[in-house]
Amino acid sequence: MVGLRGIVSTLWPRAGNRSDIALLIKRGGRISRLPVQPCWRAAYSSDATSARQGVATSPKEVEINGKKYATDPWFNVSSTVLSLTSRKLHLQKDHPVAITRKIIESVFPPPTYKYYNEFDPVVSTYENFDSLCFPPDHPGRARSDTYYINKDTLLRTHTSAHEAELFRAGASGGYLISADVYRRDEVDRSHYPVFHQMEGARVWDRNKVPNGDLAAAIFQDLDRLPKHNMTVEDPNPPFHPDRNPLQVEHHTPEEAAAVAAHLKRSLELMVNEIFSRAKAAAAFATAANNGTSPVEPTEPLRVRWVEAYFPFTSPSWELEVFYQGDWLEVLGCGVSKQELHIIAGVPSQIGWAFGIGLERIAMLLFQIPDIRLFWSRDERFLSQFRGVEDNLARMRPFVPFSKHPACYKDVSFWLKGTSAAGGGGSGKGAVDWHGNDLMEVVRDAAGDCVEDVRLVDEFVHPKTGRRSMCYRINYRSLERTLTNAETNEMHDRVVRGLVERLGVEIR
Ligand code: FA5
Ligand code: MG
Repeated sequence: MVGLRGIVSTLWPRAGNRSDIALLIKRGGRISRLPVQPCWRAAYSSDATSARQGVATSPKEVEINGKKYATDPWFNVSSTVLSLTSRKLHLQKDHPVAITRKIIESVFPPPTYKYYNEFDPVVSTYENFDSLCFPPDHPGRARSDTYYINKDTLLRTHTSAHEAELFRAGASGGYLISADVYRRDEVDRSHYPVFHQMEGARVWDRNKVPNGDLAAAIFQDLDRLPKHNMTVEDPNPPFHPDRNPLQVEHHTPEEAAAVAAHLKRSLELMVNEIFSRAKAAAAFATAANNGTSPVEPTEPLRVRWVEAYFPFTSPSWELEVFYQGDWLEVLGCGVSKQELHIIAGVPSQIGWAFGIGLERIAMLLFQIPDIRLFWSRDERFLSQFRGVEDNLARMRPFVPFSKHPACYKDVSFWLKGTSAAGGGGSGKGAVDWHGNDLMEVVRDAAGDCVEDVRLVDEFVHPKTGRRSMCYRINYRSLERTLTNAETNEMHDRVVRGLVERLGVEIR
């Protein structure tokens, strides 16, 4: 069912998105040396009594971007993640995330679109969830998925957290917000607990269009947008009563169809811009390697619209791009729920909104193979993008440094708990197990030295009912070869963290 798929995988994608990892692997490269630095940072000192959800000892208050916040038992942000709240990669000149932001902004020009790039990452649960019609039991609200400062305050999980505020302000016909967002998530080459999103929205006011004919006004705006020559697959109707409903009490079918058409063309133009630039950069690089002049591939870009679900849009879609042999989800979007405009005090407005992952786009744009690289301060990474923001013609695919060896280590353990489910159940003494808690312990103990973590085995003991799990951790630095001694040391820290913070029993 679309609704359920949407709730669990659209807003909080997990293993289902692993298919795109394969697309992001890049080969070749050169070798050079770096000063040896540990790639982990210590978390708050670990304390078995306060250890819940993989969180080490809570400080009484935390400071984020100069403001102090009181914590409570909901607090679950590691110092590693806290330290990233000041980085703001989307604002760093010539950083690939910032370059990607600029390219997208160029497709949504002022004065229609106003840009907001400095919103603080600390928001209320109201802003992040309630203002967007998230049901009280939505999985995204769980402490296993979201970083809470306290019960009512969190690190935003998406840029949509600012939608209501901007609808209320009504400062322009449209806006773009770029910002860092935070999700407790698995460890692999395409997931990092902090990434960047861009939110976009466009509104029309039914009281301000000629003759009150909203659909006609929107179609006129659509006519003014450029055309493109991409192949677009859009097999579904603009709305469907069960799968992707029209907001019947608020919009006529013509109005919703007009908003959807404007939304889709706008986003197709954006994707076209991005991928045309990616192809041009790749053509330049190939030509430079071969000593020939660049030839742009003639094959048109293929994209497709897929029905989706978000609590705050209806109908909703995701846009997928056919890239290197596979379909890759790049954004979510839809016709904004009218409740948002009503709550924001602008009930006569109607419009669309979208949210896109900037790293995911930057990885494709620059062929960056691992999401950890975005946080690198290594000159071999940063220098490759210098001068590009002011002159996009200088864009070239990223050339990886050498691929350092992987070192796999397994950790097997029994979950804490006495219930029949052996730790996974609800019986007395059982613990709520969530893989994201283990991921957090690994990140705190070994930081960016871990490339990925996978569950390789799981079983329930037939007699005792205890649950056993085995995870395989791949230690591999992007910047240098790890020694056996330091890998062992990191793995020991992981094991200790699992015992002390999650109460597991090592097998
Ligand atoms: C959202 O976050 C919605 N707020 C998007 C939206 C906005 C829908 C406005 C409708 C209207 P989702 O969780 O699917 O949706 O994330 C949106 C995009 O962020 C994804 O398409 C993907 O490009 C990117 N993204 C999501 N999770 C990750 C991740 N863990 N790592 C990198 N990029 C991610
Ligand atoms: Mg999604």
